[in-house]
Amino acid sequence: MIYMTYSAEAARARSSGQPLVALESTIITHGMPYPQNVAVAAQVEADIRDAGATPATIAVIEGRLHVGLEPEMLQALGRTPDVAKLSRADLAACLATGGTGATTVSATMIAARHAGIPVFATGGIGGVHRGAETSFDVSADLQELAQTPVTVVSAGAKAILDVGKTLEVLETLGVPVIVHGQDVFPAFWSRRSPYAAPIRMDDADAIARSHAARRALGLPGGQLVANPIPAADEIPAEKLAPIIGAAQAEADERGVSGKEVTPFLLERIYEFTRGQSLRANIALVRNNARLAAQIAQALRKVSN
Ligand code: PSU
Ligand code: MN
Repeated sequence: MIYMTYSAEAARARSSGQPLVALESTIITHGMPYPQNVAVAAQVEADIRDAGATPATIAVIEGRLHVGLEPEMLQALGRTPDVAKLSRADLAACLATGGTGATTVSATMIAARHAGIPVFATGGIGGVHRGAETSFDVSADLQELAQTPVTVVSAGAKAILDVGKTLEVLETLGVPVIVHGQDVFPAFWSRRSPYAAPIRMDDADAIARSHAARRALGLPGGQLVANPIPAADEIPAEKLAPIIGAAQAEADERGVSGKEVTPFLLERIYEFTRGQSLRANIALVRNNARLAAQIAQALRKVSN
């Protein structure tokens, strides 16, 4: 029923039992401008290989669920304007109607689980938007973390969100939020948010053991790993705060809603920071890819 296609390298890794790391495609189509998006996607895949695992970028192309994209597919997806953005709500519909779309964190987790890949690297997850008390804009990513057993490596929650409310919802849903190597929850472009780390772990082995322990307990859902952006690449929170405020005000004024909100804010912040936000975004995704590759390798040891 579901037409899955593995890339040549993902298929090889599966048959030889090598660790795989899933990657999302919305970050390519809706998170970064062309042509940098394609270059970054290829670079992140190379980082995963260098760190000893095999990358599998996930997308739906003409009704088939691709687990790993051949380089020309990645190119084509990255330069096509107005590609659909798929979450849990629209993944199956896109497959059923022969459509093409990029997967968000929620849809990528579903696909990764389906393909037996327990680890996934991204930039930032979706969360509770500012003003959610009236807009009800809460990302499907949070529910997905509560029910799909994949460990997601992020750089925390984007500062465009209400980070405090995002952490509250994750706690309510029983999602472990593990900060890598520090006591403060990171805020995507900045190493620090005002919030303490719910759980701290200092190495990939501990994160892998925790993933395995949840499975052994029969708990549904995954883990959110928050890996702080490297210090050399961060943008201080004080510098970003007024920029985020201005972008949000513009979104409100124009009535931007639904799945348009996150891409709109990211694009405005890119323009306001003259590309500095993109450089930071690239650095943090690469950093997350390397940690995810270590977790994927550690997981193979704990599950054997
Ligand atoms: N982080 C980025 N760029 C992005 C996203 C996250 O740096 O484009 C995407 C992810 O795919 C995430 C999605 O799952 O935004 C969340 O969208 P929403 O807020 O509409 O749920
Ligand atoms: Mn939303």
